[in-house]
Amino acid sequence: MGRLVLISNRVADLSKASQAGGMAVALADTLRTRGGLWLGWSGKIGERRDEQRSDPDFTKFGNATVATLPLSAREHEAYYIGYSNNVLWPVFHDRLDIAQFEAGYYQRYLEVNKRFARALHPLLRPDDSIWVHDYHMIPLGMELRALGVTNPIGFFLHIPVPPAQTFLAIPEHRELARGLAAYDLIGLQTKVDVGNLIDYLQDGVFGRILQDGRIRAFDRELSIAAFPVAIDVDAFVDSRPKHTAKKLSTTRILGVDRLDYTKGLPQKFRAFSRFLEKYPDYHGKVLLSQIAPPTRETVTAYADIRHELETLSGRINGRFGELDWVPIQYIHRSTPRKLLVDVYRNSRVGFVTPLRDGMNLVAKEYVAAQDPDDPGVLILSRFAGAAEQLQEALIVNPYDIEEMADALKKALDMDLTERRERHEALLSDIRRNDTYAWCRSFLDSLESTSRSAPLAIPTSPSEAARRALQEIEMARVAPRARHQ
Ligand code: GDG
Repeated sequence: MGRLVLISNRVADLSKASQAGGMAVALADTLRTRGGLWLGWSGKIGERRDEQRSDPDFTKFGNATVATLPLSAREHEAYYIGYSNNVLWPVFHDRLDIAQFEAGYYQRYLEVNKRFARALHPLLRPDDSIWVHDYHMIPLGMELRALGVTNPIGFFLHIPVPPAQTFLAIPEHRELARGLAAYDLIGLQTKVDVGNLIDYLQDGVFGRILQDGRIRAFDRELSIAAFPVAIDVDAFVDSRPKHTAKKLSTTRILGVDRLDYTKGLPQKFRAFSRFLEKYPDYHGKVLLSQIAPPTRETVTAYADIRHELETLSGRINGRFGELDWVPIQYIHRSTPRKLLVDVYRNSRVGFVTPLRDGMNLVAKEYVAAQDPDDPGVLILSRFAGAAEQLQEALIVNPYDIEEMADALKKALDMDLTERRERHEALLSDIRRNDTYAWCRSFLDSLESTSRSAPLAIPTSPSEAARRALQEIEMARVAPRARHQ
């Protein structure tokens, strides 16, 4: 078995990966066992001359090496803030209304991907398996193919795939599709995402489904499948004696979300407000604790959502609060991981309401952290990828404030027998499909896909684009020809 080579926008700190509890644990473990390399941005913003750099800085952790490159200020502005976070993130989360399609973003995004490909190319060995992560790096596989790399290359997208009509609105959708077609395997979070991507490849770039289920697009054949991201369950299980867990005088409903407009936070606050309005018996007895650490603060849409939440929480606390009871605890800071596990366990309800989410690990972490003898209840948006899997949660529509208010009542009133039954079913699923299983199944599929199907001869990007345009032209002409 060859080495594993990972590429993502940011790399994990391999000295601490085991504490993170997410996919970094499994990836770091695999890197250590098989040996390998993880390449990404260092997080530093360097000089203009760094745009020429393709010699990474290396840090060794036993068998594994972390390689990083800085970005220049204008690369950071156009590749990271611009194309990744102001175009791909909103559009893939179905928010075309706030996407900023600025000229020049895509070009710089592509150039950063080319530079990372140039940096990786000389470090590769013939039997390496290459695994590229997330929306910042879609063209990376194509750029590696253009440099002559024939190793198996897989891609995993952590965010959702929008419906075909939304994808088609991205001015550079054809270039992105060509980038996707360079991979042997594309891993997505859910079956819905798989369906959306296949629809788009068929409608947008004349992809064809082959008899063996693979897709043919841009002269290449690729597999697309769902690999739901998971957690390291044991990192969230509280092994301490139960009496040490602090008891609260009020019952806690908990939200933990990066402060992002996709997470449905205003809807969550409004639902809680409606719950208090509808069920006054709960006044003074329940508390919504919302942990919402800041991210991407330089993007305008994030400043807007922050302002909206501050206003909403102030208004709700002003309306319902008493001298000895404040209904919403809104914490705009990151909470240490250890404390987070405690808070998960001490909350009667996990309230997860994204409008769109690739998976949502918080939902899984909340379930894993519960006391199996007296577990809390998970309320989960149907638009989180996790809802495809966690059917025993109370599934809600985050746009339906009334339904969410009633789900809060149902969760708070649920008897112990039903809470235990639901929790047991959820936990056994989360245990069976943990982060190690996720990592193994993706790599097994990548390696078997590329063994069973010899790689198509790489097509140069410009040649593939020329053919796609030709096909599009032919398709435009064809319907008219039929009517003549
Ligand atoms: C993307 C996709 C997909 C949050 N606040 C604190 C904190 N967290 C940790 C949670 C959890 C992680 O951050 C958030 O993960 P999510 O999955 O919920 O959401 P995204 O950050 O949007 O992640 C998502 C994921 O990628 C993986 O593929 O599931 O759909 O959007 O682990 O615990 N951790 C600490 N303090 C906090 O205040 N320590």
